[in-house]
Amino acid sequence: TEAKYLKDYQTPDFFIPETELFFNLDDEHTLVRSKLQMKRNGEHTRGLVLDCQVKQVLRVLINGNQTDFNVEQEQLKIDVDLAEFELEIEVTVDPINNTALEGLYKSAGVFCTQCEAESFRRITPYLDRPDVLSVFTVTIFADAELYPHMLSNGNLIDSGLVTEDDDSNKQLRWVKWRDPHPKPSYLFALVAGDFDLLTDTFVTQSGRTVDLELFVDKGNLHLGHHAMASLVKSMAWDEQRYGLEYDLDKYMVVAVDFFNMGAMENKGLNVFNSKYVLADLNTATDIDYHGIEAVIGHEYFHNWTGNRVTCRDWFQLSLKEGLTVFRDQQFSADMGSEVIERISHANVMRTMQFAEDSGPMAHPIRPEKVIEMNNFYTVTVYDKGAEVIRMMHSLLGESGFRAGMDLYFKRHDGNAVTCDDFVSAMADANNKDLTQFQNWYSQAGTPSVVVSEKQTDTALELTLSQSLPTRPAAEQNKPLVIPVKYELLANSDGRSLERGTVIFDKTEQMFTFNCSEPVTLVLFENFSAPVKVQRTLTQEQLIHIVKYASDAFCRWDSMQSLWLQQINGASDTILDKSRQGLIEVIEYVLNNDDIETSIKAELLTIPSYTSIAETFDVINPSHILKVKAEITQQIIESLFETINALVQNLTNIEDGYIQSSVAQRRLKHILLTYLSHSKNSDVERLIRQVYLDSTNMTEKVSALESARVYSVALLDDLLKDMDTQFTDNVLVFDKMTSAVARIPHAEVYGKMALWAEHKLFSDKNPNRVRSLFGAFIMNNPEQFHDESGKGYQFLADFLKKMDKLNPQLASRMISPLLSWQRYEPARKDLMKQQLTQLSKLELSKDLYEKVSSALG
Ligand code: B3K
Ligand code: ZN
Repeated sequence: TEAKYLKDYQTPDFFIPETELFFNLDDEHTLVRSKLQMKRNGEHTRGLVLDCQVKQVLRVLINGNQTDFNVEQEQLKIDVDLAEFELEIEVTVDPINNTALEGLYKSAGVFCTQCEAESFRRITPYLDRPDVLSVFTVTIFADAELYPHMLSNGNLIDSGLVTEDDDSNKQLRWVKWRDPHPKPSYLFALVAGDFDLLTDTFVTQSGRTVDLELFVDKGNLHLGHHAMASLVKSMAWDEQRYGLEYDLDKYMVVAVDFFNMGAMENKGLNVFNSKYVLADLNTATDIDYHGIEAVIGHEYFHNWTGNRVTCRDWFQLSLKEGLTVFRDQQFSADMGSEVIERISHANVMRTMQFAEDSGPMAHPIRPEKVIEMNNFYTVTVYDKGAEVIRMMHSLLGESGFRAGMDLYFKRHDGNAVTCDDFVSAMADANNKDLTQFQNWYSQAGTPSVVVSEKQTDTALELTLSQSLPTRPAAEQNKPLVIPVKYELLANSDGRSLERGTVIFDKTEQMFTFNCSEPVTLVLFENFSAPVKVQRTLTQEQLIHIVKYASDAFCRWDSMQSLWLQQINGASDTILDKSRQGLIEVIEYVLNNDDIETSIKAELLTIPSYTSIAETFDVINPSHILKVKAEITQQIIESLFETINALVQNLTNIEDGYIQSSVAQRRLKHILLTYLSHSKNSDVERLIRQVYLDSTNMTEKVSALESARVYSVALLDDLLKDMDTQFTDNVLVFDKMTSAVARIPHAEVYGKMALWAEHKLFSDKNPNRVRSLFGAFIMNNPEQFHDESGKGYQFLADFLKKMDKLNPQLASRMISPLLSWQRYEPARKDLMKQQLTQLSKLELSKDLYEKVSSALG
């Protein structure tokens, strides 16, 4: 378990211009033969060392002659001094017992692959690194009846039938694929199975027709239309916004049930978690519809940002991920609402990313040290990475950013490059010096910005100072370039006096705004930088912003701050009156018909436990949950009638994934959440009615959520009905189990155990596991953080088992324990005990890296 360092990067010893692969698919003994055209890189005399994690290496040939080889420590070593040669390797792999779902695996009757980051080496020995690009030709042999569809990247160039030469006389079919675009091994894919096929076409801007093919489980064809429509939209959007056209004649998407992540952008052959493909009104929520569009877009956009221009090494992961997340965020904003997207991404940053950035696994968006690469597909690399790209966009403007993108492709198309190359393209295209900006790539931690302001008769003087959490003594923090979008609002009537952006790039800096009347300053419009803002605003100022700010993001943000003010200051005694202030502004929002429905829903959203916890230096879950419940109770006591009446108005919302209906269902859900905290028995009737009357999954899930808060008996009732109505639908099953897992009482343990016995549950399926246990760990603070420590024990026991089956999945689920040092002493101790227990076990590299860094 040794770490690798960015500073140790070296170019590869060999290149592989051509790769030919032959697969004989078999459950336990798939035979993989490779034929590689090898070319020495430079004048050196070193032998060949390939990454190798296959079950068994059968033989190795150089230019047709069998040769000696040596396999140790996951490396295949071959003595060879030729400058160019043909290398053939025969190995076997065991797809059916591959529960890690990395490399080639078989699940639910389907063979498929997942190679990113470093799992191609589980299929065949190779120079498994992203800076070795090769043209792949792939031949697959398999039982013709069981696997009518056999797919790989690129174009189908040949196929045929053969009869097995054993006694079985079985008919084998073979197909041959060739991908003309040189690509690194992580973008290789193979799929074989029996599917229904949904097809469409897309005509590109230059007039080429691309065949679009979506492969889903038999019987699921009707669930593929939204994904297909999203693909067409993505292709059109990338042409319009970036002038980027698709480059093969065929684009295939396969939906599989067993998948560790959301999806994978393999060249021309995306493999998707079925959760991000399958949808219809009866079984998918608005959130599912949104997620499908976003992930289909994300993987499609990778074709240019990731595939055509790829990463030199895995430390550069944010080069493709930060940029592609930024692009998918732009796409979602263009398809729906910019501000709603912004609120949801700010939430991801402030909860998950800020937590990661303050914990033991904190890393810059371009990490410098890695033990297990899969541990770095993080909210930092992805989402903070996207925020960094967004800041560049703010600094350069839309056309400057586009010029930078154009230059980036012009310079680097077909190459494996670094984050520095990207920033240089942006800088050069705009004649701008981005040297200081690059500190965002090398410094971990969430910057904290302290705001102080002073108003004179003629001006507002704003002083900002920035700091990063302490880093190892040797590394000095350098100031970051922070774009601050702002607005000045007149105090008298809320009029907008000035809007703009200031660039804050010193440790401390003063900005002066001329104004001759008292003003309220709105800062960080549209979440213009991923920072923590330390600023004291009065309740009055916050309410002023809620009412008058031009930027809806800041209006939402101020509503959240009004809540936080109550919770953070809860030990004060003067608060009763100010709590009335919060209730009044909620009432103002409820009754204000000028506020757009989707925004209204956001303004009324109760801050999540996690987002509240993240604002405390020392987290005491009981305290947070208690105060939050108390406030919610007071709100519902004061405003029950108003809220109830508004819910009654939101009946007969038109079904369908249309923005106006989505907004109405969202608002209804938020209002129901408030009501569910009341003990009023009308609420039970209302929840049942919403459940029964709804003809879409969004409202059904909303009813489940409210039932969960209102009473477990009611939840049980609704679940029973759902279980019979949606038998055998695993994606609906996941929604049910994740409601169960968040029951805020101790009976949750018994219930989880029961649902884990359900015939649809399997601990080998990541979606099933995440929906049940993941929801408990991440979203049941009442029980997970119970002061007995039972929740922590539960997680540790779970990880112990899961690490043996699927290390990547286990590793992702340990996150809440990693922040143990942030908690009050008793919980801190309980969490540490569990980490210590885990550290004594033989762990996967994935978990080992996290546990050992947590215990530091
Ligand atoms: N690039 C893949 C993620 C691969 C995960 C490897 N453990 C999906 C994506 O970001 O598009
Ligand atoms: Zn991605």
